[in-house]
Amino acid sequence: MSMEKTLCNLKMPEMQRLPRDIESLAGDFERYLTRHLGRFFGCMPFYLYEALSLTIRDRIMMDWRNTWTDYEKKGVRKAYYMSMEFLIGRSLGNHILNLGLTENTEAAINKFALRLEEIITEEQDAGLGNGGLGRLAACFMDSCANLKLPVVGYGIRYEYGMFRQDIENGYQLEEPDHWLQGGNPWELKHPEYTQVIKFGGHVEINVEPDGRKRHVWLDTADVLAIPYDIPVSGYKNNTVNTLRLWSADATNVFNLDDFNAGSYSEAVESKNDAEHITMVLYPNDSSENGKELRLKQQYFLASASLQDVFRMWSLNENNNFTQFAEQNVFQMNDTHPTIAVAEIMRLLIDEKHMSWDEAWKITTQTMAYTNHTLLPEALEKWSVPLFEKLLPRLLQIIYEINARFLKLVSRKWPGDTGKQIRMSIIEEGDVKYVRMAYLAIVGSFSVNGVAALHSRLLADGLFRDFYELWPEKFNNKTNGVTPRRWMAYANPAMSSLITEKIGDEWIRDLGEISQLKKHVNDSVFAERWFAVKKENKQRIADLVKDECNIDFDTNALFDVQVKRIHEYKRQMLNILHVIHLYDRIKRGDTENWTNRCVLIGGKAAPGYQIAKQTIKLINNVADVIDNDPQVGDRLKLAFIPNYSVSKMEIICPGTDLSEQISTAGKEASGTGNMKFMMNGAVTIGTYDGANIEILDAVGEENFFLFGLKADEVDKVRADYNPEQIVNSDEDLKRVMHLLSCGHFNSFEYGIFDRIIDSLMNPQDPWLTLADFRSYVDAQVRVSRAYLDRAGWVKMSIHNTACSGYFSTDRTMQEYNADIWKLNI
Ligand code: 26Q
Repeated sequence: MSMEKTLCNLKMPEMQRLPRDIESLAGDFERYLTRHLGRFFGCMPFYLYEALSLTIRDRIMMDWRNTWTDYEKKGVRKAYYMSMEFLIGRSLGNHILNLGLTENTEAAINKFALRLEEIITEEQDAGLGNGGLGRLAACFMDSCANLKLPVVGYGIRYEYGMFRQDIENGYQLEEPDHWLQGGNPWELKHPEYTQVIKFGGHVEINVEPDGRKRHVWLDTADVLAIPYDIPVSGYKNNTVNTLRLWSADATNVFNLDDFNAGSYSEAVESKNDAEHITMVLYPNDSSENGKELRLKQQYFLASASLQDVFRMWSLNENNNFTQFAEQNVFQMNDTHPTIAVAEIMRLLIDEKHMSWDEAWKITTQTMAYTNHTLLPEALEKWSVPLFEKLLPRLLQIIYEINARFLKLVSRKWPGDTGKQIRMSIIEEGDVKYVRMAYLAIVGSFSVNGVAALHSRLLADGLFRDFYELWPEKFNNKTNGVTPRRWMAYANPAMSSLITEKIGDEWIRDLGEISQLKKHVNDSVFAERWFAVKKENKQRIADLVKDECNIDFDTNALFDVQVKRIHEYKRQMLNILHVIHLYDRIKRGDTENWTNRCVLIGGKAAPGYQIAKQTIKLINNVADVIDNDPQVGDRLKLAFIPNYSVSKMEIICPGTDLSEQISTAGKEASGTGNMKFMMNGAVTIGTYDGANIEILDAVGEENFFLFGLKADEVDKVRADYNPEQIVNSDEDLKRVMHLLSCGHFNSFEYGIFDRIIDSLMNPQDPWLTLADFRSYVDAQVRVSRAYLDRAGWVKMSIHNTACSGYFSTDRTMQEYNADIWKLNI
């Protein structure tokens, strides 16, 4: 576009940093509201949010531009984090914190008799992700900005994010999340960097005058990719990195022939088709196999991002790619963007005219892959016929990659055809499939899991053959979470208390939090810690009252499980325990009782029936318990609708007990576990994912461990007999009876039969009943521990004090030291 040229030729004047005092903030806020937006102070509060966002955004702009031009000037090596999901949540409050403007902004807003909190909560969450993997990407971006790492995020600007979950008669209803409806002050559209993405068509081979063959991909249906940039501010360090999200658009506004022939709707059809690509996030957090539109989304992201990096490279390096691998590295967030391996080959060979070997060298020096799952059924595969139809040139390249790879395998293990079949990127059968994880491993120089156990299980199990071939590629990078959002921003009361004791360096470097260990026995400090926790519990209680009309008493133990609803995460185990507590109350077994408020939240994939029935069960059990006067304050249960980033900001500061109870060997890492720990919750958990590392950090006396270990799970599975377990455990027998006699579903005959059947099935992969006794016993220890207030507060402080390792700052430093090697 010519626009780009014009701008480049202009000499930009030095930008001045805008004043940040109360008067200037208030003045700009008022000016934006009245003169820019044309509103006044009695308007809809959304406009107040918009005006304040623009006020704050102005104060980011200069650093945003300088951050990028500094990287360019220094010619630094850069990393690109490619992810189908960035679950960033709200932005305004986070930027205010990062800029150090909390007090001044509050004061500026107060001048108009408004409260900052009211304005901040007007912002819609950017729900551009399902759960852990998407939120991890957002925390990574935050930490890279904090560490001044030159990292760009590449993702998709979904028109509709994660669905909103409503609860009706106990059932989940999905409502579309049209988050961009009111406009988004945090994005800047850059049409000048538009890319063209090809689909369909066919491939022809041209012979050049020099005799070389050239593949040309013809008669394609093209779609435009338009980038929108979102600023990612570092904590008080004048660094602002970029998250670049692609939006799809039609190449031509509409077909003029159709239009002139009077068929208006046909004329706009192609436009609609193109725009559908980035219309909606797939609300499935384990792979939704075979959906054509999902494959289009994945290629759209990979191709647009790679072309964008190539564009920037060519601008400076004049189309010379010999140094490309020294200066660039791509981190692929799971297999979702791994078509990038084939796409970078296509760009280098077909468009930059490189030889296969040169191109492959660049590819395998720039691509890195992170795995996030141990469930074999969640490994992505795409049917070859679909690939052929949508991306014919990419399929050719994948076949060539595979042919060369299988030659390597046969040289390493001569005659072992079984191995070749097992390791092939193409799964043979009536219908052939492309195995995306294998493509990722073959094309990458680094393959990592997200917690120590997970990475070990990948090498020993799922990817064993590949580990034997290339042990040097495999490594672990234990996840983390950002302490800025999850402590400093979400828990200001606790943050002030910590800062008073140890200074505020922990916000930048969470390693410093270990200094709190000195204060665990300080009883005055402990009392204040307890008081802060209680305030935070009141915030949960208010939320629960508001959304569920259930009364949580802040003197009770707040027992929380919030995460996607999944069989392997075992919300059912939690419910069985709640029913058991109810049963104890009903039979009068309440001596030395600890009052409990149990909170469960999370979304079920719309097509995941048993997960949706679990939500219904939780709500039905809650109904019985919360309306039984004999139960009273001893036990409360609530299901919080529409669990999201902004809900977690309220929930994690007030939680006492963090439920991390997956079947061992199934949860890759977990990250909610870390958010809770940082905020002084104690964990009840299995020996799984990052729980193990949390347990190591806090010690066994500060963690409620229970259940089978990963290696025991496999052994127990061989002769698992749920019926016998039920019959030999009186408590469990009573719980199962209450479930199956319809106590929680009178007038709703049979609705929980599937759940009961799956618990009682000897083939139950999640072995829920196998861990029941051990879980209940651990809960008894929890209840007892909570009665000793001083002891509990000590554990709480100790958990926070040991959470330094779980900052994404540490995670990013490890990615950088071992994989990216950005020389800063
Ligand atoms: C794939 C294909 C088609 C449609 C959807 C998908 C899809 C989308 C999202 C598959 C998986 C996901 C998300 C997975 C996820 O969130 N995994 C979690 O990642 C966290 C961060 O590493 C870990 O802490 C969790 O243990 C892991 O479950």
